[in-house]
Amino acid sequence: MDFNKICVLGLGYIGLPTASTFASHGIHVIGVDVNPQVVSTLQNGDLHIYEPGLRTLVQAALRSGNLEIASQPEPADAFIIAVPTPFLPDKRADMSFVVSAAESIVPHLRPANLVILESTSPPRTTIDRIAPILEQSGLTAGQDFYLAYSPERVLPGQILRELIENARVIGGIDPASAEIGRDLYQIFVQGEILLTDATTAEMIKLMENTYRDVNIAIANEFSRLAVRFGVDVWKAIELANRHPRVNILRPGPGVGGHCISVDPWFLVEAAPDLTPLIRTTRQVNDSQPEFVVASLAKALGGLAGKRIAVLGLAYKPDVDDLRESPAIETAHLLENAGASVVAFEPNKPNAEIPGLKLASNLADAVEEADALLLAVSHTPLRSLDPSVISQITPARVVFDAVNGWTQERWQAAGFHFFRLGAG
Ligand code: SAJ
Repeated sequence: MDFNKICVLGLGYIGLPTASTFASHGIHVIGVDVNPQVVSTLQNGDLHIYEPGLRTLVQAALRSGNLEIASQPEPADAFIIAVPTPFLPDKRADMSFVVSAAESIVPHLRPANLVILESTSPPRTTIDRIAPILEQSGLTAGQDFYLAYSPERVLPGQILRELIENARVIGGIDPASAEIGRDLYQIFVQGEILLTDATTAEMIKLMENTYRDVNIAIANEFSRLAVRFGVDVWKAIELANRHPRVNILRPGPGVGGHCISVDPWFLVEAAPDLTPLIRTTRQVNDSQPEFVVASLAKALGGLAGKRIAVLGLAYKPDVDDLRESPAIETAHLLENAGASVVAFEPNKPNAEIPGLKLASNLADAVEEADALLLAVSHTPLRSLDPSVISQITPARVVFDAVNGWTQERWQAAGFHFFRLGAG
């Protein structure tokens, strides 16, 4: 099937790269977002999110005229839903964005259209929730229009490359829908395109992120055990990973972001009786900021009245995304324990976070600190020169929660050095 015009609903970390990549391959793309600020920012050629390479790609797509930004969908050959699925306070999936995106397509749906859901969703969402909404158009899914689920699997920080190079799973509500989905994605996907059914594709996405969550949880639990037994977890992991079938991931302040800290809950919600391991995994990773804070309290001989510069607030290195960030949770817990925190996020120096004092540059963050906490291994933070930092801060204690700094260098510059999980 040929696609001349497609409509991408949701212009966030997935929708915007997807829309601009299609546009850069000559397709006429209507990029839709319900947030008027996002629409006007993009219409002015500016970007509301940071992802390496994205600004150049979006601006070129806009200039070419192939990418148009709108607040409403319009008739098209294909519709891609790429809106967020956050979780509610009780950890159930909040499907309201997906539902309203599907509803907004209904008036524009025509026979032989293709609709793809990319948003991470609980198993059976495409069949049980999306198909009935789209059928309010009077058309029947699988008979009059094609419908598929195709999970995005790109790594923030590497989105533009992974969008093209990763294998792509396409799960149709019937085989024809999966095949038409392949026609669409093969416009730019160079990785393998793997066809399956919609519910399997939904499950695959949740399994991938849950698998990673479990593996990070075991690394975090090892960091706690290492402290108990006077072992350096980083050295132990390095040696354990020399085993041909062992690959332990990195401990840290916890698991954040909009994917891995959220998606496993969709499986717990869908089958609470079958998911004790997944639930415990979430609890282990969610409680890791408490372990960071307890470790820092031990290093400093208590936290009350201590002035702590928290360096890095994003959910992981070299991104600007602050969602579900364990670094932010750690900073809040430090404040709750009586410390006085000044935080700095180099990728979002002007961010505002309720309840936290933020500095817009490194010097301001450290100028009155007793201790520095490396909470995210951002490249510019990792490469700080301790002898330069020692000139701009009265702090003489550093705590590295991410194994980003070299102990000997900080010690040589006069700092007491502590590392998470290091005995
Ligand atoms: N983390 C650790 N230790 C590690 C690896 C990661 O503590 O060894 C932490 C990170 O600091 C971060 C969190 O885990 O807080 C998640 O980071 P990540 O890099 O593992 O993953 P995400 O959330 O950025 O992207 C994931 C990816 N999924 C998998 O690798 C299975 C990506 O491919 C998905 O597309 C993305 O979720 C998504 O959108 O679902």
